[in-house]
Amino acid sequence: MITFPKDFVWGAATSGPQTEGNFHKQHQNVFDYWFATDPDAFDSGVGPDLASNFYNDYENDLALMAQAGIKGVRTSIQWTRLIDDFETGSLNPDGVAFYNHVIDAMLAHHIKPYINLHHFDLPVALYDQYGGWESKHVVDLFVKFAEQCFKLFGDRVDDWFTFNEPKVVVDGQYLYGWHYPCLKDGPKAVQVAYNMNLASAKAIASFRKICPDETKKIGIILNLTPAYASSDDPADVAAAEFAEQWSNNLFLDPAVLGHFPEKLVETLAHDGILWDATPEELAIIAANPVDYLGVNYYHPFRVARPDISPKSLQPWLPDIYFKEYAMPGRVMNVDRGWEIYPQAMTDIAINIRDNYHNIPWFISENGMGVAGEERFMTDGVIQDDYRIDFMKEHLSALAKGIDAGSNCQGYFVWTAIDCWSWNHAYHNRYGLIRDDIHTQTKTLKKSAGWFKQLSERGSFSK
Ligand code: BGP
Repeated sequence: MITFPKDFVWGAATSGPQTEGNFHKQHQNVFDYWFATDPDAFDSGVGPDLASNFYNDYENDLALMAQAGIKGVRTSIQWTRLIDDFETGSLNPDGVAFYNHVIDAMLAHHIKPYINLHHFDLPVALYDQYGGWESKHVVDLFVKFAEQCFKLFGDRVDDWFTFNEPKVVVDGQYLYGWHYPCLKDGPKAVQVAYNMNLASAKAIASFRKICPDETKKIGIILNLTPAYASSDDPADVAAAEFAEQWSNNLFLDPAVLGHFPEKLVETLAHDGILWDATPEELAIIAANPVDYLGVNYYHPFRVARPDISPKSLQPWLPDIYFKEYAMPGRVMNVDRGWEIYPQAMTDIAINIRDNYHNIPWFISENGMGVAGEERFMTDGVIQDDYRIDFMKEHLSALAKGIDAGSNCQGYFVWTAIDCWSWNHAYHNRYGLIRDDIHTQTKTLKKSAGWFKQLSERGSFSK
C-alpha cells in the first residue's frame, strides 16, 4: 500500500487556451495567430477555436471533474480574454464575467481553484509590436494584467502562479521551433529567459501588495527535467551539468533562491551573450521568491557531450554544450515520443529537499498522452489501465521522496478532460475524462474511477 499525507491535494491541471475555445475572445494569442495563418502546422489541421468547449460547458465539465474525485483544478486566465487594451490593462467585461463564473462554479463543486497567469499564450500583438518577451515593456504590461487578476479574483482564489513552464517559451519560440514565431536565436533566448524571470518576480511583488493575507500564496510552475549523463566520462558529466543549469536551474534558482546559477552566468558572460540586467531588477528578483513551487514532470533529460566543440565557429546556441541522448533500452511512451522514467520523481523531491530549502511544492502536471484511445474502448468506456499504471509508478516514486522528508503537498494529473494540445491538437489524449470532439460529449474513463478512490483514500495498492 502506498499512502500519502493527510492534507495531500489530489487535483488536475489544464489551461485556458487548451480548453475554453475562442468564443467572445477579443484578441489572438501566438497560437491563435499561428493557426489562422498556417493551419497545416497543426495535427489534422485542428486549431484552438473550439478546444473542449469549456467556455460554454464549464458547469458540466466541473461536475464531471468532481465525480472523478478531483479536489483542485489548475487552469489559466487568458490575457487575450481578460484584457481589452494591453497598454492600459483595461478589462473586457465578458472575460471578467466568464472567469468570475468559472471560479464561483469551482467553489460550488468544492474544487479549489489554482490560477495561473500565462500558459504559452502571449498576445500576438505584443510580439508584433515589441518582440514579445524580448521586451521589458512587455514585462510591465504582464504585471498590469496580473494586477487586474489579483484585484478581481484574489478574494476567492488562494493559490496563484505567474507562469507555466517559462522554459518551454524560451525553447519553443526561440530555439527549437515548437511555438510561433519559431526562431532559432540563442542570444534572444537568453534575454527572454531573464525577462520572464523578472516578470515573475515583479508580478509577485504586486501580489504581496494586493493580496497581503497569509492564506494567499503565489508560485511558479516549472517543467523540471533532471539531466542524467550518458556515461561517467567527464565530458558527458560536464554536458549534463550544463544541461541541468540551463534547463532547470535557470528558472528554479531565481524563483526559489532569488539569484541566477553562478556557473551558468559565468558561462554566458564568457560567451558574450549574458542578458541585459540592471542592479534594480536583480534586487527585485532577490526580494520576491515564490511561496511554493509547481513541478511538471513527464520525462528525464538524458545528455551526452556535444557533437562539436563550443570553440567551433557557429552562432551561439545552448546545444554547443550538450546533446540529447537516447538511452538504449529505455521505456517509451511511443505516441508522445517521451521516455517514461518514474525514478526522476524521487530525484526531483530530493533535489528540492536538499538544494531549495525544502520549499513546499507539488506535482502540477504528470500524465500520459496516448493516440487512438478508441482501441481501448469496451462498453463505451476507455479502459486506460496503462494510464493507471503510469500514475501508480510515478506516485510510488514520489512517495519515496515524501517519505525521505521532501515537502510535496499534492499531485495534479494532466489532465481532467481530453484537451487541445498545441500543435499535436487532439492526437494524444491525456484525460481521465474522454471528450468525443465531434459531439463534445464527455464521459469518464476507467482511470477516473481509480483517481476518485485514490483521492478519497489518499492511498492505493500497488
Ligand atoms: C506541458 C504543458 C501542457 C500540456 C502537456 C502535454 O508541457 O504545460 O500544456 O500540453 O505538456 O504535452 P503535449 O501537449 O505536448 O503532449
